[in-house]
Amino acid sequence: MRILVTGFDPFGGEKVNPAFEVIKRLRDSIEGAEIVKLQIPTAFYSSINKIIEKIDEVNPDVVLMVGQAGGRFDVTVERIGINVDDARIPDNENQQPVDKTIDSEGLPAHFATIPIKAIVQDIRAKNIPASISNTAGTYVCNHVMYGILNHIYKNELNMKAGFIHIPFLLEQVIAKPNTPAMSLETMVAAIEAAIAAVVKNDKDINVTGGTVC
Ligand code: PCA
Repeated sequence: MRILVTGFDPFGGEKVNPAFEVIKRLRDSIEGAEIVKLQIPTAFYSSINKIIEKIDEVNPDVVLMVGQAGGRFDVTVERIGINVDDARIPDNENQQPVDKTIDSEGLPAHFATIPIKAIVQDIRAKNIPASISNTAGTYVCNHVMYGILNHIYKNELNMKAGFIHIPFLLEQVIAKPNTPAMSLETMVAAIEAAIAAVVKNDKDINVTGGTVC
C-alpha cells in the first residue's frame, strides 16, 4: 500500500505550519505502507493541482491531507468537505474567494473515505486527544479536502482520501495566552497512529463520533 501524506506551508503570519513539520518526521514505512510526503502551498487551486500532479506520478492507494487548525485543542479527523470557498484571510497567493463554489458542476459535498472513527479510536488509544470534526472550515483545508475527494469521485479512482486537522505547536502559542497547543512528538505519534488505522481498517468501525448541537 502507498499513502500520499500532504502538509501545508505556513500561513496567516505563522513561521511554521505544524502539518508539514509533522509529516517531515513521519517514518517512511508505517505498518508496511510506503509513505510519500508532499508539501503543498496554502493557496486555493494550486494546492489541489500540486496534489493531483503527485497522484498522477505515484498512484497512491490513500491520500491523507494534514492541516493546522489553530485554536482547536485536539487532533480532529474531518468527516466532510463542502463545495464552497469563503476565505476570512487572503491565501499565500493573495487570493480571497468569498462564497465561490470550488467546482461549479460538483456535488455539494464529499464525505471522507478513510475510516474516520477507527482513526479517532486508535489516536485516543495512544492517550492523545482526538475527535471527529464535522467541518473543515471554508478556507484552503476544506478546499483541498473537497477538491481531492471530488477528483477521485469524478475520475472513478480506486483511492481513499481524508483530512486531519492538528493544533498549533507549543512554540506557536508562546505569545498567545490561553491557546491550546500540542508537542511535535505527540502530533507525529497521532498521525502515525492515524496512518496505521487506515492500513488496518479497510472499512470503518461502527461507533458514535457524533455531537448534539
Ligand atoms: N490550515 C488552513 C489552511 C492551511 C492549513 O494548514 C485551514 O484550516 O484551512
